[in-house]
Amino acid sequence: MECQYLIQNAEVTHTLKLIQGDITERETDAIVNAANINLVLGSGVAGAIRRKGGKSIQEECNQIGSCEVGGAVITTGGNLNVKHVIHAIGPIYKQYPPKEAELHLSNAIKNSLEILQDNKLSSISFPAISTGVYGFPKHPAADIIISTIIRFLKTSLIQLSVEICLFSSDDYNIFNNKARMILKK
Ligand code: AR6
Repeated sequence: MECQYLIQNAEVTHTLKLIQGDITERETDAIVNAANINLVLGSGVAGAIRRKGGKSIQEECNQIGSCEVGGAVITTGGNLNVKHVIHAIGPIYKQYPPKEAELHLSNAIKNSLEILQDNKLSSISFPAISTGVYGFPKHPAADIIISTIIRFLKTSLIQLSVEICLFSSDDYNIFNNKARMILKK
């Protein structure tokens, strides 16, 4: 399942694609890991990246050390199909008042996109950061993740292709309905 939207500004037309699948199979310039502040690849997306990407990604993370909530860092993609993994730190939902958790999630997305551009890369695939182990409810997470990406694309003058890769068909439907609603406004 997949669906593509065009996001335009005065200079360029970006694409936003929603797709159901395993993010470690994507072939964008970078995929995003749903990481933790210690940059230790645990379960979920991080576990899949560790298994398919090999040891080098964790070793690079160890060199970097740590990252704050809402931040992001970049490593190579090890044995994955991608050249780079951007490790974005979403919030543990229960640790913050809802508005603060939302801001951290939004910052994690925005900082990942900034790192993408700083590294002269143009395509990226995001998972639904924080909605697994970190317990962020799916509907508000979909709203924040999609709105943040669209806001970024509206001001970016370099053409970007952004994907959101959802693991389950239920998540795909939640995100796709939200994208349709936001872009209709
Ligand atoms: N491809 C795409 N999406 C996936 C995949 C996959 N292979 N695997 C899981 N998801 P999570 P978080 C979905 O738990 O909530 C780890 O231990 C999953 O269904 O990976 O940010 C890290 O090391 C969910 O919707 O990330 C951190 O400590 C979404 O990806 C912590 O968990 C995010 O689930 C991060 O927790």
